Amino acid sequence: MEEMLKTLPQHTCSWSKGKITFYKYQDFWTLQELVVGAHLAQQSFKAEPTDIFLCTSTKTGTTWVKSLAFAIVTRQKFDDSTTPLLTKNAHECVPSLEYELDIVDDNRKNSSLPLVATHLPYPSLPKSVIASNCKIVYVYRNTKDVIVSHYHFLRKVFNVANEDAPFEEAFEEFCQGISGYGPYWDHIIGYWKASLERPDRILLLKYEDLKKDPTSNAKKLAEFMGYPFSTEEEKAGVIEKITTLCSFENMSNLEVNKTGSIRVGGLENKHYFRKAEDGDWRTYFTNEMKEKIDKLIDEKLNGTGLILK
Ligand code: PAP
Repeated sequence: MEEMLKTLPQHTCSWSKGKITFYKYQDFWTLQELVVGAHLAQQSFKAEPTDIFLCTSTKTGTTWVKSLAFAIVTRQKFDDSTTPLLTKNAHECVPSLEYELDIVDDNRKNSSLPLVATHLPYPSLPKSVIASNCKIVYVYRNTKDVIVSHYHFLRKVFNVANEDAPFEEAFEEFCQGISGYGPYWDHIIGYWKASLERPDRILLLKYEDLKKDPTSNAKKLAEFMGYPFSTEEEKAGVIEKITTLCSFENMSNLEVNKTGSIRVGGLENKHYFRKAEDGDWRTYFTNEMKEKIDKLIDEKLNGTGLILK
């Protein structure tokens, strides 16, 4: 691995005071330990047809979709007063392929939970994920809010003070494609194209749609995963109970998410909850930045048929 890492292009983020270095592995940028995790997963992970993959780039709704999918899939076992989501962060409930391969494998053996999460781009998924025809849920979000969320998350995790980390520089790097699992547009385009080829196996959900209408999107998610809500459940308000349980307001106020940390790297759970606002970018972007990113996204998505807000 060490030899392989040495051959990869590297980029130390100027705005991070030298604390964050991304490596370019295959066609995406990520942190060193995640290159190792991706490589191991690609070499050894054997997907099963019953696996359901929750795929996201970073800061696009991973924590949220993990919570929703977990609550939906386990609702016969737990209700909204007994669910592990009350005492464990969603990242503990649904393991991530490239961080926690051992836990993904243990889950397979010891529990019937079919959920596996990953940030890997579609072309970099372990071959068996495609070969096994697993279902894939992909959540994406408007680029501008992702840029802001990504900046604050990395800043907090790597302990870079706000005043020491010029947002403009982070913005420019993001536009160059250098971000966690970036280029962000390539990540979306990969899953978008795959969803056109295999619409029965790949469901795309937008973060903003989930925010606007959590109930119908949770219903769509449940149906797609093969765990549809019955008419009785709908009448009894089970969908709303799940969306309320998984809402930002509820999740971010749970003790575990205010004070706990996840098993991987001891990252504090609170970093996964910031504002969850649609349009927070307006606080950070100048007109020039807005125009630049809009133009860039138009160029990158041109001809794909995909429209990003
Ligand atoms: P990850 O990729 O590192 O796991 P991810 O969960 O995708 O992070 O993104 C975190 C964003 O989702 C944060 O957005 P913000 O920075 O704009 O605030 C976080 O606040 C938001 N988020 C976390 N949980 C929820 C939730 N339950 N509902 C809506 N948004 C959420």
